[in-house]
Amino acid sequence: MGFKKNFVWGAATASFQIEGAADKRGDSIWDVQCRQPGQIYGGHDGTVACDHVNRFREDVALLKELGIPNYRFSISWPRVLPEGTGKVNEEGLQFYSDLVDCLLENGIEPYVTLYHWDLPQSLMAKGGFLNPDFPQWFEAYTEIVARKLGDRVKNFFTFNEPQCCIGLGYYVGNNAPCIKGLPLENMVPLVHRCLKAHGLAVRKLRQLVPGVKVSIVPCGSAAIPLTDSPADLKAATDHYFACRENDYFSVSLYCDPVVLGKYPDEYLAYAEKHLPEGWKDDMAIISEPIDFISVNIYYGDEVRCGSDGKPEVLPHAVGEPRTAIGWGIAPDALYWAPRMLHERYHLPVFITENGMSCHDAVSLDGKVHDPNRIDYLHRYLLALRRAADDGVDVGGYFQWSLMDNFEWCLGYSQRFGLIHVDFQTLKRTPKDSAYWYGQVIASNGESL
Ligand code: GCO
Repeated sequence: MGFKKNFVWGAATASFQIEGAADKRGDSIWDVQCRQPGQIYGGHDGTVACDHVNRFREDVALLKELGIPNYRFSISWPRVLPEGTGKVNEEGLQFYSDLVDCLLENGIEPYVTLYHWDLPQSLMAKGGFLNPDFPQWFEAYTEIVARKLGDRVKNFFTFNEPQCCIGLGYYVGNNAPCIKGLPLENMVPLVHRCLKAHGLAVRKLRQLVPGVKVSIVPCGSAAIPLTDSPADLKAATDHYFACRENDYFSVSLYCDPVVLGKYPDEYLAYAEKHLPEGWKDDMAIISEPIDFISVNIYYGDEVRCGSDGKPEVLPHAVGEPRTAIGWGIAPDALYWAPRMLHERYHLPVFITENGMSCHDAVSLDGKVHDPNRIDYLHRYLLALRRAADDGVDVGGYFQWSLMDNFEWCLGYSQRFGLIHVDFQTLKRTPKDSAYWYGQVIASNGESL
C-alpha cells in the first residue's frame, strides 16, 4: 500500500530560527532572552541567523533543486506587527507575500505556521499569554495575515508546540519568556486562552480563506508499547494521552479540547476550579473543526503494563544510539504516535517535524556527508510507511529542518538541516541527506 498518492512531502523551518534581519522587525521575546547573559549557548542570537530574509530566493531555488514540493515556515508576528497590535509593518508583511509568490512560481506549496514562539515583546510587556486579551490579539494578527496571503496560502497551522511555548515558557522557565513555576491557578487560564486564540484564528481563517485547511501542532514523546500484548498497548496509549497535574507536555490537554470539544476528565478533576468564568461557552470556539492533526515527533519511550496494572515507562538502554543533541533514536515513534492519534481523533495525521541533529561539517571534497541522518530518516520513514500500511491515514511528512539554524537555547551548536549553513559566510551546501530525501520524495517513499 505505502504512502497515498497525494502524500505531502516537505521540509520545515521557523521565523526566528532562520530569518535574521532583526533590525526590520519589532523585538520578540526571544530577542530579549538572547540578551540575557548565560541564557543561550555561546551568547548566540537571531540577529542574522541564516539571513533568510535577504536570501529567500536562493533558499527557494534549493527547495526546488532538491525536489521538495511543500515548505512549512512560520511568520514572525513582530515582523508583521512590531507592537503586536495596531500598525502593520508593510515591508515585513510584504516579505511573506514575496516568499509565497516565489514558492508558488517554483511549484512549491506553502504551509504557514502563525505562531512559532516569537511573541512580540511589546505584548509580553502586557503579560503575553497571561493577558486576558491574548486571544483577540492573536485573532487580529491572524486576520492581517489571512487578508494578505489567503488568496495564495491554503494551509495554516496556529500554534507550534503549545507544550513548549507554554510548558517551557511559563512553567519550566528555560524558554522565553522564562517564567518559572507559574501556579496551577494561573496556568489553567493561560492554557485556555491559548486554545481560545487557536479557535478564533481557525474561525477567522475559515471566513477569509476559501478552501483553507487548518491545524494546530502539538509535540511530545511517543509511547511505544514494549510488546504487542493488549495490556502493553493500553498502557502505552494511556501514558501517551495522560494529563497529569503540572505536566504541560500532555498531548490530550491541547488536542482533546480542539478535536473532541472537551478537556480530559483527568484534567478537569484538578483544574476545573481554575478555569475562567464562561469557559464552557468557549468550547465551541476552541473545537472549531480542524482538517488534520499535525504533530512534531523526534523520540519515544518504551512503555509496558506494570505489575500494578499502571503504565510503566522503561529506562533507556545503556549505550542506546543518540543524536548530537542527546535525544534517543526511536524510529517506532513514527509508527505509534500517528496510530494512537488517528485512533483517538479520527483525523488524517501529518508529521510536521522530524529529523536529527548531527555534527555535520564540510568535507575535503566540498560536500557534507551525513550518513547518520540518512539512516535516521530512513528508519523513521519506514515506520511511518508501516503506519500507512496498517490503515493509519497519514497525510504528510515535513522534515526538520530545511537548513541548519538557531536551535533556541542551544544557539547554532546544533545542526538539524538538510542544507548545511556556514554561519560565518552564510554559504549553503546541501548535505547528502538532502539529495537522498529528494529521491525518496520522487518515488513517493517506494525507494525506502
Ligand atoms: C521544536 C521546534 C523547532 C526545533 C526542533 C528541534 O520542536 O522545538 O518546533 O523549532 O528547532 O524541534 O528541536
